[in-house]
Amino acid sequence: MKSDLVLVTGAGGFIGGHLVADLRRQGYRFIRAVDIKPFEDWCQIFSGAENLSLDLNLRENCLRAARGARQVYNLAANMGGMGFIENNKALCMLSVLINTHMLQAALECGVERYFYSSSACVYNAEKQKRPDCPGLKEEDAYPAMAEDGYGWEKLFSERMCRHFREDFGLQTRVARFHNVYGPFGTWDGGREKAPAAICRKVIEAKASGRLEIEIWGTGERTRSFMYVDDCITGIGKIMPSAILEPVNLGSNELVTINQLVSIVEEIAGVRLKRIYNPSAPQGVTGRNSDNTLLRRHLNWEPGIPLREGLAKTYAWIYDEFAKRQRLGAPLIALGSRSRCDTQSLWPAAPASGSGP
Ligand code: GKE
Repeated sequence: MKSDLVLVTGAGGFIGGHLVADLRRQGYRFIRAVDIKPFEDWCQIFSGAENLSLDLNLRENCLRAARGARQVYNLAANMGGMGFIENNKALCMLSVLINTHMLQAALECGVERYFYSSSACVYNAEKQKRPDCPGLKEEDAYPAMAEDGYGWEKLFSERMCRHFREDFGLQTRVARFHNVYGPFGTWDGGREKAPAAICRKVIEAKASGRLEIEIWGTGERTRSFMYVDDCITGIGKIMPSAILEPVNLGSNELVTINQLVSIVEEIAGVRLKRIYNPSAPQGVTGRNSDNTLLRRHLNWEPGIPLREGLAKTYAWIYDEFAKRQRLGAPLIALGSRSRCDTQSLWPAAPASGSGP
């Protein structure tokens, strides 16, 4: 058993929930799990952790969260897929309050190691203008021309981590996540990313008998998608590593959005008429992860095939969808809130913590 107190912020979110689960599996006895959301909206919640509902935009709450912690995993941010970040740039930039106050609190509380979850959205737009985008190397973030709003905040906060390390000696580690997907990820409500959105749309088409699907853009943009288990493995390897500069954490299995749709159709056993929406949010033309640095340091890189991860994700969203239908929710437009419905894992009551 490991007796260090570990803080996970954003623990009520998709990746944060998986991270808490993993730390528990590793034998950590003292885990403080913090999120701004009320407990009933957490993607996963574990009765063995100290669960707190706190707004980490506020400095005093960051101090409360960091007190006594030896390690901090800062995953808290206001975020989502293209549909969210393109229309909420100010909200995305306000996450700088969380990252600033958490770094200060970590320093004041004597935290030994601090992980910051950055994003592939920090990369220069000029390097992402082709669908056959060669993988983005870490140096491609400069000269800076990040994704407007969300990406600039991530880039700024990355640099703050660096300077807290250089100037104040706080051991920071930074990973740039590339489009993470998997069970417990947001799949409706406006913040969902392409893998979950396409799974949901295919499920809706099958359930309604209207065998068509709306795809944002032309379907020719490319991305690599990382299954959440690879993300958690990578975080676990990067945190104790000697990788001082931001490092990619992403798959390098590049697909077009059309290919993504085809894989989901195959999993679902259906073919749909494709309707392209050129006025929907689309983001950069092509984005892939170059994992040279990760491989060099860790002799490892994310390797879970997209087909395999999507099959698990599809099955999970299918069950969530079916659950909602049983509860009488409308078939399409399943509600406006962005949250994961995880009643099956919901314990009787949160272990502790006070909500704002
Ligand atoms: N969300 C969504 N929903 N995207 C769709 C859909 C749909 O129904 N149909 C097609 N797409 C297309 C988008 O237009 C975009 O070109 C591509 O799929 C990927 O969209 P995404 O998954 O929402 O997000 P991005 O990869 O463009 O950007 C995300 O990058 C991550 C880092 O790699 C960001 O939104 C962040 O979630 C994250 O930092």
